[in-house]
Amino acid sequence: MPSLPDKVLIANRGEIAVRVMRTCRELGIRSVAVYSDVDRDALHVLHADEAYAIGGLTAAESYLNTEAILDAIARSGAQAVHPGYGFFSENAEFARAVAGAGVIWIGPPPRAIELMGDKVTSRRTASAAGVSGVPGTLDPVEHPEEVFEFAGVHGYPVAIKAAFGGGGRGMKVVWEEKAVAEAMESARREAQAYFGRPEIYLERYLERPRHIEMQIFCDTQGNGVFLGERDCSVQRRHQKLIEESPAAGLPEETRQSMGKAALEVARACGYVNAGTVEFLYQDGEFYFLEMNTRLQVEHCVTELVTGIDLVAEQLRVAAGEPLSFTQDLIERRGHAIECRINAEDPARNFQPAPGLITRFERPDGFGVRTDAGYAAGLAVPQYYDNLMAKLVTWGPDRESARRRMLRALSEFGIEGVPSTIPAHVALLSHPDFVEARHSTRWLEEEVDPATLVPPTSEAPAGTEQGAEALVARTVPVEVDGRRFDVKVWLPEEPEGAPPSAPATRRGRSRSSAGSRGAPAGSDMVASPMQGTIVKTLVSVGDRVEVGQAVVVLEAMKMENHVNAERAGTVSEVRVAPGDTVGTGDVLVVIS
Ligand code: MV4
Repeated sequence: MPSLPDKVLIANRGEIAVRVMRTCRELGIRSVAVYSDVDRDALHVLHADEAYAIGGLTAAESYLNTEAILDAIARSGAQAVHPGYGFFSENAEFARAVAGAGVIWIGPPPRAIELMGDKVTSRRTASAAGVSGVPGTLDPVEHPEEVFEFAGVHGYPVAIKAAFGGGGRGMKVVWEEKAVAEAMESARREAQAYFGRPEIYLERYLERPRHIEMQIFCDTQGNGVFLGERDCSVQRRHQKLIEESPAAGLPEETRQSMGKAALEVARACGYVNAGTVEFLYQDGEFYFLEMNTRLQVEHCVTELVTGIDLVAEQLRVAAGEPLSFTQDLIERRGHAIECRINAEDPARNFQPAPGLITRFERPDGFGVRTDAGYAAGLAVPQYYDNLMAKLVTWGPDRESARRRMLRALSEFGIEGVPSTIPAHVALLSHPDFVEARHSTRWLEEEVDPATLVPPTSEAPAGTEQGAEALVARTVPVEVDGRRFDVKVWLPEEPEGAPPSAPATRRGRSRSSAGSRGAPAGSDMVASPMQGTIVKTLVSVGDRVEVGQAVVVLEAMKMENHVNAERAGTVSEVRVAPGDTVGTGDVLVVIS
């Protein structure tokens, strides 16, 4: 029997690195962390048995620096590498480099990563295995006539997708013949810009699909099992927000055929280890979408309903052991829901909001699991994703898991950065979610964004014109021997937080006053968040209008436009492309 490695390097950060390290410790395996310059005190470093600096700030300089990570593997003597998700997890070249160094890659064979890495070869592979995607073309299309012909057979609407894409970028939907030519051009341009290849292909457009994905696991001996599905339909701009298992209302018969179909796809690409096959599900039918060749963020809901530690199984299978269970030993019990707790502001269009976490109180109790990558006193850096924690609840049925989630969300206390918690409370309380009437378009098209905003984030009307910004604080008072929590609005004072530079504090007051819509509009355009300047859009002497974008700022992989709050003439531009700015820093002055 092959033996488990006794030292594993985790080429990742945040909650997933911590999660992998926990299982390593349970199995008596030493864990090795790598960390960037901003992650010296990060939680994953504290959880590891050893940690190696890889330098750098951005992902490219650090967790995507092949040489630095290979060097840490060599120095630590780790016998295996777990990539987590993101970063190198679906990089066949890195997987080959690891194997080439005589180290175990805890993931699928590089060839399987490649086959499932683009739409063209993955759809072909699935189709050859008898698993169909949404009816469409297997070859790229070039001329509008090909779309007309396709629509003649399948009807409108037609989806035009990037052949080498994935993750939802660059899809165009056409509803009529006269929109075809322009949509094709636009899809081609976006495909080129996002994926470096302009090829596009066609599918019938499904109007109300649910995103349902199947967890599979294969070992090196040819055994394969499916562990049940996850419904990930609650998404925003292709970012999942809530996941659950089982998918509400999915007939058992469909689950079984979906599981078998997923295993056919896995077999066809020579898959080994944990993987996920994504489907669109509509009107009782499911269609292959893509395969994720990694452990996913939402794997925990599957762990809670099956009782199986997927990371432990990954380690065993990577060491060459057979799967520790067979299909008929997998029992799914009850229901699990996961909410992604991101450092984002639901009140500002879910804008990323990195910064210092001043309070981080985790929920607890029966059926509650918190996988966090942060704690109080740690900062969410601007350079990586904004997932602070995953909150997962289990219950004997969907309604119990949902109510338990609302209870756990009410216990979660995060201060210093805004979070998605208030949005989750609203979504889980929404009648459409309660009744499981949601689809992939529900959150963006049917939920009123105003309901997702924290109820206490605004200072009372009329107070924002003062010199100082006010913040809400809850103070306990006793009236006649009964305890009440009273909310009061007090001048902002960084309580318990390390003193920040006066310039930053001034700036922050301005920017928060601005975000609340100071009537006259500020003459200072301040940065709403930490980030890097991509572009300045105005120069000294330019005339600007209210709401005009003056600077493009990148934070956590997203570009944001920073707008002028008043009209006037630009008198100063204080930043240049490449500059790093903090929340509240003045970018442009208008007079
Ligand atoms: C579709 C579709 C409807 N019909 N394809 C978006 C992400 C990408 N991986 C596939 N996507 C979709 N493809 C056809 N033929 C609707 C979506 C879609 C979607 C899919 C899964 C999860 C969320 C989504 C949100 C919007 C659109």
